[in-house]
Amino acid sequence: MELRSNKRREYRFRIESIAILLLLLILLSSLGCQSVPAETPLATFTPAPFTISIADGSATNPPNIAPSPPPSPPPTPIPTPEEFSIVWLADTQTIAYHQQNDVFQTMGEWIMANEEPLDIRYIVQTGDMVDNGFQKKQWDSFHILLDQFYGKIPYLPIAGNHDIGVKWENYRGYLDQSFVKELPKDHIFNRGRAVYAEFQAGGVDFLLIGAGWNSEVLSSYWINKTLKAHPDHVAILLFHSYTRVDGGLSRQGVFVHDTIVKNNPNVRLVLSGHLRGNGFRAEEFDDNNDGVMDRTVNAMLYNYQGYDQTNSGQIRVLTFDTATRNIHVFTYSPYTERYFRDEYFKSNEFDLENAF
Ligand SMILES: [Ca+2]
Repeated sequence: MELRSNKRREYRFRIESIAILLLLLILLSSLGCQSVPAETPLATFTPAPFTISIADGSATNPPNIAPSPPPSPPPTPIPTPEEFSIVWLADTQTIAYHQQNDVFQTMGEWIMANEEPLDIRYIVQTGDMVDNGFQKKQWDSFHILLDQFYGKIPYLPIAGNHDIGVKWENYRGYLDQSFVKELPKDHIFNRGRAVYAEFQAGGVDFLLIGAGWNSEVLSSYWINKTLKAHPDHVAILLFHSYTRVDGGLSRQGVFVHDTIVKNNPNVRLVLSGHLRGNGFRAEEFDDNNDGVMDRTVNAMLYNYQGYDQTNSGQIRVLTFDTATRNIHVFTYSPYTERYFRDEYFKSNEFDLENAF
């Protein structure tokens, strides 16, 4: 009996042990199962999906992650309307001939005093700075004017017949001058027989270009090439002779008109001197041959040379209004403190409308 009960006890112990072992196994296995999903969420936290959503702009981003706003487009530059001036010096030859240094002095002082009020961007001169280009004393006199603005306000000159010597017709008298030699080499033709300059004002690009006396034909290919290389610039031409007092064209003017002015739609203004008095012509051109005029070219002659000595020192000012595209013109002598009447417009001042 005792042996049987011992075996029964032993048997129950084994069953209990097996049960405990089974429970332990179940417990361990359940713990082991939990360790697997504990790692899987790591994969869902990779930043890749968010990066892609933001990059492609899709609407699947989590609501708390706003996509970066698209970059603002760069602001379009709006040209600022402004007024600026070009000072136009014509034949100063009689002042240099008489060596009226006080006249040149007051002209230079007036230009510098008005550099800011008139916003003077350029000084141009249409030839005959002196009466004889081989007379050093005349150039010395002219330098009383030139040296006051030279290096401060850009200056673009072309030669007149007197600058190269009426008798000698030799360009050396003009080309040897320091202000010609110092012109930028890539903006000159044949040492300075023709020249050009560019500037921008009020969002408008301008091209100043011209040729000296007896260089119109020689430089015409270069001038046309330069004008065609600047199709969006408003071109202002400088020649010693173009317009006559009666509004017709001089001999040189006919050539310049037919080979340069007519063929370049960017030409809007032609300035000239040489002949005494004032002259004006406005001419319309139909550049694309459709029967509708496309542009007006205004041409002015001004040259008060030969007026008596108490009447000299004239400066013509062209003020460009980039809002209206008008050019306001007046002529003033700071030496005599007088405004000068234009014989075509019959006024001391006038406007060229829609002139550029
Ligand atoms: Ca047309």
